[in-house]
Amino acid sequence: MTLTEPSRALDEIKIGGMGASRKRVEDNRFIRGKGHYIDDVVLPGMLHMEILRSPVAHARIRSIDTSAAWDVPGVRLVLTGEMMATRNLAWMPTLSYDTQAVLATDKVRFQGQEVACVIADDPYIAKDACEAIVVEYEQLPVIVNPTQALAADAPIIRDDKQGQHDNVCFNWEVGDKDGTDRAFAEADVVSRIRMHYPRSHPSPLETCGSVADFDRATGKLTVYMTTQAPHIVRAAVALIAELPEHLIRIVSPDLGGGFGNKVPVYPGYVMSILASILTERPVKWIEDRTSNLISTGFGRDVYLTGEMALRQDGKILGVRMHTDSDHGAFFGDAQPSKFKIGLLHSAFSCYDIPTAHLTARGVYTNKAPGGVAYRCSFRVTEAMFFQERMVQAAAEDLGIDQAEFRRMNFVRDDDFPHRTPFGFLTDSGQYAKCLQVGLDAIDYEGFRREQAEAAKNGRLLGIGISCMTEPLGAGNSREYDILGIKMFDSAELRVHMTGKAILRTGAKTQGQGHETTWAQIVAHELGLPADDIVVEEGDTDTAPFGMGTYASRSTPVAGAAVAMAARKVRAKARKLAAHLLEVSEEDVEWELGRFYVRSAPDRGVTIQECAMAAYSNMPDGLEPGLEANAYYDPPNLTWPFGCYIVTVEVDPVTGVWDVLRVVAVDDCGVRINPMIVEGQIMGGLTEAYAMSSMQFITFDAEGNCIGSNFMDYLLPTAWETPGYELHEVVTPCPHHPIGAKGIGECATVGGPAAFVNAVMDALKGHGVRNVDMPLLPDRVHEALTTRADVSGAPPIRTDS
Ligand code: MCN
Ligand code: CUN
Repeated sequence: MTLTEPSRALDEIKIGGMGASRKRVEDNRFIRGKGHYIDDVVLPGMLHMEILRSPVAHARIRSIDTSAAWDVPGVRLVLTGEMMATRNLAWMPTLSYDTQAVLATDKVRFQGQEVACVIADDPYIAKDACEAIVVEYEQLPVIVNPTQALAADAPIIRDDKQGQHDNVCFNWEVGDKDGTDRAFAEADVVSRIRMHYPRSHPSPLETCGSVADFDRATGKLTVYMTTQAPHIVRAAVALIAELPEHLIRIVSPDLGGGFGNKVPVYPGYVMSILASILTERPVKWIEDRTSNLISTGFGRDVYLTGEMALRQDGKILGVRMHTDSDHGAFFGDAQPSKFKIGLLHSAFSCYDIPTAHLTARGVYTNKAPGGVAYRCSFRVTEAMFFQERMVQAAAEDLGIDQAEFRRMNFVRDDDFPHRTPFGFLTDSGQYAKCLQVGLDAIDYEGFRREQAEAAKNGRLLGIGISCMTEPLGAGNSREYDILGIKMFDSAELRVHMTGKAILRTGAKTQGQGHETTWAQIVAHELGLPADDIVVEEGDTDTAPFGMGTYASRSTPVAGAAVAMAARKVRAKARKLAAHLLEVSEEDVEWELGRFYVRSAPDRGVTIQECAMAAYSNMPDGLEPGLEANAYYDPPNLTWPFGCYIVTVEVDPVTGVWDVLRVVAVDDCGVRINPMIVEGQIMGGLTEAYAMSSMQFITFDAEGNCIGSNFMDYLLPTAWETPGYELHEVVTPCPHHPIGAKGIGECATVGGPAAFVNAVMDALKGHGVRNVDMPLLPDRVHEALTTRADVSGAPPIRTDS
């Protein structure tokens, strides 16, 4: 084609391709109340399961008397740990190579632990029958934090484990200890900080549940369940319960949010499966809100201490970090790495720091297990929070402006690939540019002037910055696996004869919009209108194998597989085009939506015409049909970058703080759907604001969970949520087929430190270095009046 001729390529935005802010197709059913969630699954003859949970946090079980429960009319089955044990199902392995009780046999180890369950004709009968079960508990001393867990006379929580003589569940380290020691010996200034990242909970709108349906006649087990990773569950059921894999079907229907809560395998799933096998009836289990909050996967609960070695001129020489993490009664972290503390050592990846050393110690406590999973990419939230609080403290100690201090220590744009101080390899970024876009947007200098002016009138204004890069997209298969299953993903694209298509992947959307965005990738690669492509996920009988959706890995891994599958289809369509155009394949050119003859651009065929030919007019020797699948094993993680800047005003009398502005600059590489990306960022920022201001789950001295309902566990509503100003920078991912990086968790990971740094900036000069999250007004007020740090997880203080 000569340059003067107009292109006949389709307008990508018009067909809903990449870059189009296409409306979410799934919202058609969600907004109409036509979603199909787990509780919508109703099968003929279905029974209902209720779980009896422990009211106490630590106790030996003397006896369980279920006779009265069996007598309740309508009760079909009562299960106890003892009965599970006869089938070797009283305990199950966790994703972190520990064990977890399905139903308690010897002891209960946290409030809310599963003790027995009842299967009955309806859920109310099952609940009543649970109350008729009599359990005799012999109470034991309770441990609710690492300080108590590590005390010399602490009772051993995991006395079920051979060789376990304390409450330490792991010790782990990474980095260069000697090199870091040397850096500290050479430092002009050493800056220190100590923090608690409180326990929080994903609390998706829909709680967890399952409907298990075992058919004795066919031997087939179908389980509808709230899981973010259906294929992993199928593998777990096949390997652990030793059921034949081809007769297991896991279906994850519409999920009312996941946020990590639906990654772990919960006892309720296991019990509903066993109950269906025993009763030969479908069995439904649905959690209520309190059960969800007190017993399912939480996030964080990490005590972070660290220090930074600094040169007077502002250069960071080295970092030391130590964490004590509280894992609850069972080490159930849902994360796919061999690193005990997830990807915590992704800290400081965006800064050019020669050396660092991290030690991590995990402890058992009498709290719910299943940690890590809350919009976090495996403890990256804690890593970035620590990093950005440390950076702000260091800048202050040196008397250097916090923006300038970051800028001077950033990894430069021309310094990629870059080996981070803990050994990751980052591949791209424009960190200083992102920061500058943010500073300009918020008018940093202007705000500093305003702040100084306000201070004259006793008003406390503050500005906080948080910059972070997040390792997203596990795996590559060399470094990441879940119980030995390597991390990669796949997609399968089938183009029908009329040019309409179905795409399936091994990921599982929970609200992120995959049904919309995957079709956009296909539209980008093939020129089929996105509206002509239906996307399906979550049914292991039809979806190709995949490791599920968490760690914002879907776009980096499954999304890449979608592009690769589409490219295979395009390669085959090219052969069909050559046949239709009666030229050799080498003479065929592609532009969006059509192939044409290089020497005669007017002579072309559309992708739809190729699809029809695949079924009606294929050349001799070419396999009919137009479909392909692709497995994608990413060469590296993707490394999106975010810069979040927040301004606040703190009321010096009450400690109440108001958010004035929030500016977010995100670089997630090429954006498939800008509107969806912005939605992800806004949702992420709201969770960041929640964690910094109001949201935490804590425990009293007896181990009672405080945060078991939405009166105690606070979620921000539209009323509290501040407005957000979003900006973008695009640095394409060098190894991803469409240049995209993950975005789903970035703002939750990077956001909290921006809010906290802003409040701390407002409190500058008041003798306070740190107030632990959440920054409730009374804690801020306490800091202001005592001129001292406020730390730990109230009401049990760990800092004294
Ligand atoms: N996207 C895009 N362009 C990019 C990157 C992403 O258009 N460069 C789009 C994707 O195609 C997808 C969405 O943004 O539609 C999020 O993509 P991605 O970053 O790949 O994250 P995942 O799809 O893997 O989602 C997981 C992530 C995680 S781990 C948590 S936790 C979380 C989050 O998503 N849970 C959520 N966001 C959530 N949003 C909703 N509504 N519900 C949840 O449960
Ligand atoms: Cu860490 S919560 Mo998301 O990875 O499902």
